[in-house]
Amino acid sequence: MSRLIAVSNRVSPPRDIGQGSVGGLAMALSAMMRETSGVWFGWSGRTTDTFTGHLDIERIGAMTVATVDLEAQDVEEYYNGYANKSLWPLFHYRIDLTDYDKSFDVSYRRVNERFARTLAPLLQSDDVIWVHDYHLFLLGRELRRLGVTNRIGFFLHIPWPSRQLLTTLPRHRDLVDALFDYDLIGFQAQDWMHAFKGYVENEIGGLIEDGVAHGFGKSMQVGVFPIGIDAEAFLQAGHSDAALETFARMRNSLAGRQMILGVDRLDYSKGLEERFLAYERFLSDTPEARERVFLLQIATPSRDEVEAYQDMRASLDAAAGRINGEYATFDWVPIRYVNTAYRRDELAGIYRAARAALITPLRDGMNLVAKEYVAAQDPDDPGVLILSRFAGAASQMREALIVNPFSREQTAEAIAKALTMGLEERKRRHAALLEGVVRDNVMAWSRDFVRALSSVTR
Ligand code: GDG
Repeated sequence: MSRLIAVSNRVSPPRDIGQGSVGGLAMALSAMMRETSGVWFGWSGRTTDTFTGHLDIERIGAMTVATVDLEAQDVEEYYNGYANKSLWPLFHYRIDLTDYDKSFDVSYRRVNERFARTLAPLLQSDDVIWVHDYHLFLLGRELRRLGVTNRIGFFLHIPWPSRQLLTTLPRHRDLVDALFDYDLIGFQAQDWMHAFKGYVENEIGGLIEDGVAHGFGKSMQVGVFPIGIDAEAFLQAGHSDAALETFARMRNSLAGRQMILGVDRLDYSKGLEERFLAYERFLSDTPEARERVFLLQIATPSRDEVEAYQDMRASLDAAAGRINGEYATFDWVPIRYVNTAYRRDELAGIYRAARAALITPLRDGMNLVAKEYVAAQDPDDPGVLILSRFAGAASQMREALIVNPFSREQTAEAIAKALTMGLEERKRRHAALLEGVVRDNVMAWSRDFVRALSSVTR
């Protein structure tokens, strides 16, 4: 069997997982890599004065972790800059927040090229290479330039923007041209693949047909591979001592009230302010629910160096403060807003204690929290998942209450419906959701992608 080489910007060895918030990509890849004897290559998270290309190699179980340090300037311009100030907002349909800067672009190209130069000597002829996410769009092309002829696949964890938005990016054509040097591109959901098709067919006069994209005189396979969670591990975490203790503590603190839960990286794509406002609308429309319900929002800070994140944090603090000021009583606070990260097993206990989960991103490649919430529920008394239609997960999780997060009314109505839903309906919806979460787990996702990539003929 061929060796699998996974490449992502950051590498999070499994021992680091479970301690705090790490983000969806790291969760998924570490689960996947635990099961393979492959190599996981990426940035160490450390900086160096001058790039040396020196590889730090560590064996963890069957897998090998290979990391490289980057220059501080690259971290600023490639990672904070091009990846997180240009591409992330653009690919989440927020061109109002994009920052396009020539120096970001130059550094992005340099880092992709440096990754390729460092990785190439590690490769054996029948290795299958799987590149992850928007930090590394150009890696395939750079590897080809170095003469690498292996199969190389790319998976995009985030949405693909519509053509009208993508064309605001300087040198967008070159970016997409580079993608055509991969053998296979995977998207999280049909919607994102459609958006890609719109670009290929209307912007560059290419064609996507029967799972094959033609453009720039090249061809590659394209497909939809919705990512899942390590459901088994999550179900187990739910029975751990820490989960049971946290669950009991949470239950005690409910004091007979119903808990609505949100868990997110603190990111503007997650729609947190809109969520608070929808919840406020619910409180204002449903006076009888006041003091009988509260919203626990766990939002772990991320990308603190980026101004848009600082701004968002300030406006969220203000919204939570205002709503609490308006509705709180001396022994009830409507929003418990927490910026601490919890351990994974603790999180499982918190999920289980929540009567409803409010997962309302404005745009999200998939959203793993929705799946974790379902996996953590007590099947005999499950909570209700309220899910944004703009999360990739919505196309799979049809038995959730699907809402438009831009509509406060609709979200407020869904909250009311979730909190009054009878046991039979909750169990029916949950059983159907759980079946999908367990079946379409992270291992199935990675197996399907690697199988599709391995069967590409070069
Ligand atoms: C990107 C895409 C796609 C959160 N707080 C804590 C904590 N978390 C964990 C969750 C979950 C992960 O972080 C977040 O994953 P999401 O999928 O919800 O979101 P992104 O980080 O934006 O992930 C997304 C994903 O990639 C995978 O392809 O689904 O659409 O945006 O696992 O549990 N974990 C712990 N403590 C916390 O406080 N331990």
